[in-house]
Amino acid sequence: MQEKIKNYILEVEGFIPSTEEHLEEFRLKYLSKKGILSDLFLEMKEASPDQKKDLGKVLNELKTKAEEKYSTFKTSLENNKEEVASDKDLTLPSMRYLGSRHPISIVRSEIVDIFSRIGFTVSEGPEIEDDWHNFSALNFPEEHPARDMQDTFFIQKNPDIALRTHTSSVQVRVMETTPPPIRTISPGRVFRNEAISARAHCIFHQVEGLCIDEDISFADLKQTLLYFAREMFGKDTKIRLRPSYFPFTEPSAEMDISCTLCDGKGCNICKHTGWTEIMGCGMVDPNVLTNCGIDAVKYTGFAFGMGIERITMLKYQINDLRIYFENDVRFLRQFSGIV
Ligand code: 2NM
Repeated sequence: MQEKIKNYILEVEGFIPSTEEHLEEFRLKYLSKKGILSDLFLEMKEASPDQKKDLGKVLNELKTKAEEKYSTFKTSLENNKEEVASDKDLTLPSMRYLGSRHPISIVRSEIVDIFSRIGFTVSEGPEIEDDWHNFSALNFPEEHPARDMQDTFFIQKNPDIALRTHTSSVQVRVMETTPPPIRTISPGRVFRNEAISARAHCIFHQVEGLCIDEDISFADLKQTLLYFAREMFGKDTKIRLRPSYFPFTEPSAEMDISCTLCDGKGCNICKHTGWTEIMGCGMVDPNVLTNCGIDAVKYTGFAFGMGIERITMLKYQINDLRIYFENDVRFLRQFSGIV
């Protein structure tokens, strides 16, 4: 009998009811007049006085445990029922956690908006590209280091298929399919096989721009980019162009803006030069136009490319690129309400 009672104790201890009906079954089984406890107390009467003492102890333990179990779950199941039946509308949206747009997406929209005001359309294209659209059409020589395994993510070791390393590949597609005049920008994700640090990431975002027509000159490039800099960073922003080199443009330049943080007086952001680089640009190399089926005698064009992460860093004084990809809500919530 002692053994039997101990097994019941184990059963009671492990019991977890899922519904009120389930709990009622438990009450009938153990605690009702015809239940196990009543039976056991009757049975105990027939035991010898010696046995009675021991049996009484375990039997009382079983009784207390069963009663406690019953009353605990009785209250908790009733409370749950109240909640479900209450007049709270659980389908209403939460007021406490309004989402926010990611800063990269905010700045991308702003760039698109600025260029659309002067007639630029938006072009998109695939993130997985072939060698022609990512490199060859853009005048990259066969042995250019950017084509190296170390700089580009190839797909399944196929040297012809890779993740695009810039969105110029989209513009090759535009030039191949659209007769000039062309005025378009291509925002998008790009991929480079680089070690991740505060200043570099293997995935980042670019906006590249392209303008092709008869008589497009370097003056058009300068005025367009000055307009952009003033719209993006304020009307007093100045620009400076330094000679540079890209395979797809000739001549090529790097564009700096007067430092937005110190107004050109010198600070950490501009490394005390008063200027900070924001993009590369140049006149589209005639080879590129020819590669894409555009008459390079009749047409000229300018192009430019910028990293959205960099523009966003300057706009919001962010000093580490990695924070864009961490999705830490303490960072993201600072942008709530900005569209
Ligand atoms: C840059 C710098 C200079 C560029 C060139 C082209 C294209 F397709 F027309 F050849 N698109 N973008 C370009 C030019 C990009 O990024 C730093």
